[in-house]
Amino acid sequence: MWTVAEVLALYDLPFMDLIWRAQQVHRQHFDANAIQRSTLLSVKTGGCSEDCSYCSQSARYDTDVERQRLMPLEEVVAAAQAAKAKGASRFCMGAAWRGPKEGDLEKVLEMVREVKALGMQTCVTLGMLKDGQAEKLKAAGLDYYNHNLDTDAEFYGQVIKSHTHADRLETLEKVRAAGISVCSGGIIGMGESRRNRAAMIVQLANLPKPPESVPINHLVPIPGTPFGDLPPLDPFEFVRTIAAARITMPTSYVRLSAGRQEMSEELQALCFLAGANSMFYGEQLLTTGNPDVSRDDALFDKLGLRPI
Ligand code: SAM
Ligand code: DTB
Ligand code: SF4
Repeated sequence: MWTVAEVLALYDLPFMDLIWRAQQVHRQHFDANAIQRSTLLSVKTGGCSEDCSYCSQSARYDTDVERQRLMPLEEVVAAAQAAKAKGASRFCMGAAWRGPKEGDLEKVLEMVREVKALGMQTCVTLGMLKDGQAEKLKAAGLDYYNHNLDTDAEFYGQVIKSHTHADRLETLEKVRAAGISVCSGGIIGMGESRRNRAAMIVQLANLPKPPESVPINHLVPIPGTPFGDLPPLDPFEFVRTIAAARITMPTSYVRLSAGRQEMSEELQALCFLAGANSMFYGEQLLTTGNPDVSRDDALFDKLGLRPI
């Protein structure tokens, strides 16, 4: 069990010492030159009832996002096929819901079955689950469920009021109990303190079993949302957060997630050095951009990285 004081002590290390520790832990459990790649697809976009202050898809804020109903199955399968051809090992389907209604879930189950049949790992992120829904997803062949803690329990109320941190934990428990691998992480750069960042890492690491996959997102400021013009975070603080996640969750995949498009190649390399070994691959995240596949491939070549 990690304490906030212990994780704060990691953050307080001289940068070089922190990176060295993260590399040592990383190399005990992983090939340091191999990166897992997931491709995202927003299968239902915008019009969400929730009030997450960072999100382009909340119905409560006036953003540029166009609402789209649940995508037809064939379009989803075609996107998954294209992602596989480009070299992604996992396909993640996201829906802007508080949680899935039964009829919608049935359609998502169909998507999971078909994507799984392509030989890809499957992941969905659909919001909060009700009893029985996780079991249905498991039976359809779902490998991972993404549901982020997003931030420290204490800071949560300053970001989201329409549901609670405890609600998020409850869904994570349901996913675990159904035997689905957990993907859970958070967002950095929402005005939280270093202590909040350390506490979020502790809340993830101290789960009964740590998430298999830990996405660390850098806030992408979205005009029209309450967090649309927050000042940028010191990039080293983001790298320190990656290192803290690596050291506290040694066997988890730590994903360098949203915000990569705004990062230099050098900063991305520092994130990999700090123990990130997963990323989103493909020109689009959910509603915002991600680096071009050709640029990512070139970066892999330059750094001698291999996809997993
Ligand atoms: N509605 C579902 C939910 O909230 O779990 C699934 C989709 S939601 C968009 C998935 C995750 O994307 C959020 O938990 C958040 O961590 C991340 N995210 C959304 N907007 C973001 C932004 N502007 N910058 C960084 N991360 C963001
Ligand atoms: C996660 O942690 N990050 C992804 C995925 N899980 C679903 C989403 C990032 C979204 C970034 C903002 C957007 O594109 O709308
Ligand atoms: Fe809805 Fe998820 Fe966006 Fe929150 S993060 S507003 S729940 S889509």
